[in-house]
Formats: sequence, C-alpha cells, structure tokens
Amino acid sequence: ADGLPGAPAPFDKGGVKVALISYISAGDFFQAYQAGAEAQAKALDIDLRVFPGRQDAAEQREQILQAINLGVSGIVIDHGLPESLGDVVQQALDKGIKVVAFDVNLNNPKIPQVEQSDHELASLALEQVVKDNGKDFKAGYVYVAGFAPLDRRNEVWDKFKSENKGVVEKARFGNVSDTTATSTADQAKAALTANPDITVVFAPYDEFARGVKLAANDLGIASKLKIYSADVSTADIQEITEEGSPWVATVATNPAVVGAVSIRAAALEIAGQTVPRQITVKPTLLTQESLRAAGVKTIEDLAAKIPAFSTSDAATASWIPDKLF
Ligand code: SR1
Repeated sequence: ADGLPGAPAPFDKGGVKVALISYISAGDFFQAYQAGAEAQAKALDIDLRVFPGRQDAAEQREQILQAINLGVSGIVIDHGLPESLGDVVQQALDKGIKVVAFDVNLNNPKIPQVEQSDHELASLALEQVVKDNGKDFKAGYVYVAGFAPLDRRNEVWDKFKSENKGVVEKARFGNVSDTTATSTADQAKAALTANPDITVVFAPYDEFARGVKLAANDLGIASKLKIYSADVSTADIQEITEEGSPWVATVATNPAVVGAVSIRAAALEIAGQTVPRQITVKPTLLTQESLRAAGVKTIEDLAAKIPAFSTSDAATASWIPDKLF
C-alpha cells in the first residue's frame, strides 16, 4: 500500500480495509455495481474485501461479523433485509467502523444511504408509459416487496394507479433469486396467458423485464406488448434495441457509478469528512427509439454520450480520484 499523497489520514498511508457486503451478486446490475466499487477502491488504494451475496439473510449477517473481525475501517452494505441486519450493523458502529448503505433502509442517522432516486426513476418510466399508451390500458406489474428500491418504485405505481382509474392492474408477479429472469419468465407466461388483454407491463428491475420479454417471445405476443423497466447494461441495450423487441424503455443510472459513489461515501466517512445522510444518483430515461437513433450499443457508448453515465458529483472531494470509466 502506497497511499494517496495529500489525502487525509488514513488514506495518506494506504491499505485501508473496507468490506463490500452484498445481498445479491447475480445479474448485470450487481456485477457492474461491484466492478465500479472495485475500480473506485483501487483508485483510493483501499484494500476492498468483497463478500458475495447469495440472497441469504443469515449469511449476510455472518459476513458483517467476519468483516468486523477482519478489522475493516468501513463496510458498504449493498441491499439486504433490514430486520436481519440492525443488531450486527450496530455492533460494527459500536466498534467505530463506518457503515454506508446502498438500497437498504437501516434507519440509523449514523449511516449514509445511497439510492438512485427511485421515485423519480419510476415517475419517468410511467410518464413514458402514458406517452406511448395513454391512460386506459390493462397492465401487468412485476414486484417483490421488501427490497427498498422496489418498495419506493411501488409507491409511485400505487399513486399512478389511484390517479389513473383507466389503468387496471390485471396481474402482479415477480421473483428475486439467483434465477430472477427465468423464474419471472415462468410467472409472466402464466399471467399473460390468463390475461390476454394486458398490453403494458411495468417491470422496474432489468431482470424482471428480461423475464417478461422471454415470456412474450415464447408466447408469440411481443408485438402487442410494451415493457417498461429500470436499469441498463450492455446486454439490456441489445435486448431493447433488437428488431421487434417489446422492451421499449428503461430508466437507469450506470450501476458502476453507483458502486463508486458508495465507496467514496465510505472513504469520506472514514476520513471524518462530511457526508450527506441521503446520497442520490439520478437516473436517465432511455427509450428504444432514442437508443436506436443514437446508435447506442453498449454502456460505454452511453457513458460517452450522457455525462451521468461516466461520473457523478455525489460524495466527491478534491483528494478522491473520480475519473474511473
Ligand atoms: C431486488 S432489487 C433490484 C434493484 O436494485 C437496484 O436498485 C437496481 O436498480 C435493481 O432494479
């Protein structure tokens, strides 16, 4: 560890140990988030210990205890179930370890919360839904309760339905696991077969959207369905822009930027510098039409065209290198 010249302690000496403890590791979003966290950690000469998530609350608790025993200075908790984390997170805080939460409500004023402005994300998606479909249609909705970002997006969907009585939710389904897309596809097939009048599906997680698209293609109904999602990856861009795709819009941040922001927030906390309790990375609407028109094929293409996809001004300081992508 060489340290960062001019950085505050302990970053001037380098080798600061930080743990990244995820609840979910599978899927494009979480892999890109981790890659962004690793790139930012490297730039800060942080010794980042990554604990893989397997959607297992007991294992995530255990990993937090392991990180405490490793003597880390900071822990980034990426998703998880708040009810199973409160006491172990408190143990970390009691030992002076700084904690940052991404997309898990730990409801502790000592813990900065990183999020993607989920209310805005869902609102932008639903504005596009109305532009494309009006305010009278039968909808499918993909949702699993208990995940902070999905719960926040759900608040917007509930409000949208109560303000637009012509929008009828005919089916609700969803699954979060290590096979989210394929499990959701099986559920979507059953829901779309039972409700052939559904023309719009709000699927605000890219794995959900991928599942619904699979189902629509298998059922041969892609041309009469429109899917609206959250998140973006290079694989998603390919699926959205391919000929005849029913996946017509998504609202997204660059997850790698969000991962980098989470590590910067932890670094600022460890250095004793001011960090807002709420750190937001704003999402951008990406329609099938705009992606095709701009010839966007990859996340790198997006980063070249949209500044928010290459960097964020959240949780920055002059001593923190932030040009990573
Ligand atoms: C199961 S929660 C999935 C969501 O977490 C992140 O906020 C991503 O945006 C994804 O949609």
